[in-house]
Amino acid sequence: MNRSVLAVTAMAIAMPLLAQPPAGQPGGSAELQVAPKQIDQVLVEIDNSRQDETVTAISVIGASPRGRAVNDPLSQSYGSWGQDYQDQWGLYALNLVSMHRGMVAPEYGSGYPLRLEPVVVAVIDTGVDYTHPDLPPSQLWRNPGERSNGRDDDGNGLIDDLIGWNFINDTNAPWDDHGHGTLVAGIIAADTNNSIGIAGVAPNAQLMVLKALDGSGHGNGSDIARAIRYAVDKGVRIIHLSLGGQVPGAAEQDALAYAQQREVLVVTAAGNQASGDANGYESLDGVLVVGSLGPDGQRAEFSNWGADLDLLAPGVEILSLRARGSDFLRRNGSKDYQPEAAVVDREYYRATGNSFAAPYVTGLAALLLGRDPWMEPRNLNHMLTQSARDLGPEGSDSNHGYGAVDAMQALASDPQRYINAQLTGAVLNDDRTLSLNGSADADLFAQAYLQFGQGEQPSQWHPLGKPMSQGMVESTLYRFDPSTLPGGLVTVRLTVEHLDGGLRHSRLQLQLPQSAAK
Ligand SMILES: [Ca+2]
Ligand SMILES: [Ca+2]
Ligand SMILES: [Ca+2]
Ligand SMILES: [Ca+2]
Repeated sequence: MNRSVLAVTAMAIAMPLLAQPPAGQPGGSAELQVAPKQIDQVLVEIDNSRQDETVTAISVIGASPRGRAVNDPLSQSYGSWGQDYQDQWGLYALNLVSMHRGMVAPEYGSGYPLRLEPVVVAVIDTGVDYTHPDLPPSQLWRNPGERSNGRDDDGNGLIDDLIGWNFINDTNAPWDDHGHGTLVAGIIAADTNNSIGIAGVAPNAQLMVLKALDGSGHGNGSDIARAIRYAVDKGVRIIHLSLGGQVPGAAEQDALAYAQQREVLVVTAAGNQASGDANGYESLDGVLVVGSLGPDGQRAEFSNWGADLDLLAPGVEILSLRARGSDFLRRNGSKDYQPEAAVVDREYYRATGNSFAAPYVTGLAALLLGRDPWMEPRNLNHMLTQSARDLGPEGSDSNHGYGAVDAMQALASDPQRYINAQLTGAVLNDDRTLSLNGSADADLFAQAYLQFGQGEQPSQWHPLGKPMSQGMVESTLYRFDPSTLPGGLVTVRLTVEHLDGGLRHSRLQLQLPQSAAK
């Protein structure tokens, strides 16, 4: 199988699905002339850094005394490329910088300063520049079963897989000859409070680097499936996939099912095609799908939408680490491309796309797991989605999912509690009845009910059917004769009530025939 997979890069709306290098330019990695440091040398540094790590605990706030800002200069600066917002605006939009500063909201509770266990995160992408000064060995995973000796010590079939694997060249050096993977990695785990560059979301994340996309940003399904299985077998808790493309094949679907069996959270990016017809990883069950917010707090137009979309996170003009010598925006063929225009301070780079939104969610998941390492993926999922800030139509909706991810709220949320209200669609049956499908559920379910009103923003709501006394998941919530409703545009609203009095809505718009109702 050899289908192409596109790294979901910085393309805006009009980009072709498979970005090709502009004509006359090499498709390989000619822009990356500098030989990477030997992996063994990186390994020695990792081992040294592990020795002075207190093994279990890193403190988000402990490294920066309360009330003082983190000292990464690009987390504090504005306008480095002429924009009128912070260079690392995403950290602010995520409600994270105030946490790093130690300005802790009371609802955080008494668990502060956070003491975080290391959490291993597999990044399956174009590789990582593991020599970047703002991604030191402390931020990389070290295979505990493998030594640098030319032998396969841990018996997994790969020799000296010390920090991950390069599935493109079958070597132990997952060097990033594109740039996409390093940008993703930096958002999650760039070194924080080290006086240089940017701050990452999760100082406790240790990245397992799995290169499954080549220097042009393409890969194939079997390599990606191998990378997923590698990560699961090594016991990662989170797999990050900022990849797009066609419908994943059987090998990838099996590998993802394996990840879910083994309680691994899989975070993926929605596509960048401004489409409701999702067909990449986002279309699979059980993955957390992230779209983009802009600095204006609104959903970015290029973001795919649909019932699969779970969350929005910052994805426009995201500043992160630049793989050495890379300038990968050259590859997407944009007319507006100017050489190195996206480079900031030589070693940093900015780009736009859902690829760079999803890492915020992965980083936040690593923070949550670092605080509570035994948490199951479903509880993590609840904390991330249920605490999101609602955007657009009330409740979860197909353009915004549960809304904008919020670190402060997620950290304060109850992992057990959830209210799931989702109207996913309406189906006309053979007998001319209409089925409303979706989920109405809660951990402590009180009741749920449907209502309808005329127009896009009804001023009056009327009951539709009887209240539901039991939760329902991905099923038909109600079946009725649509000719009993007024014709034209009708909005249906689902309300799910929790026993604690909380509630959540979901809406669905129906265009009904102007029939001879009655
Ligand atoms: Ca091995
Ligand atoms: Ca070895
Ligand atoms: Ca830094
Ligand atoms: Ca909403």
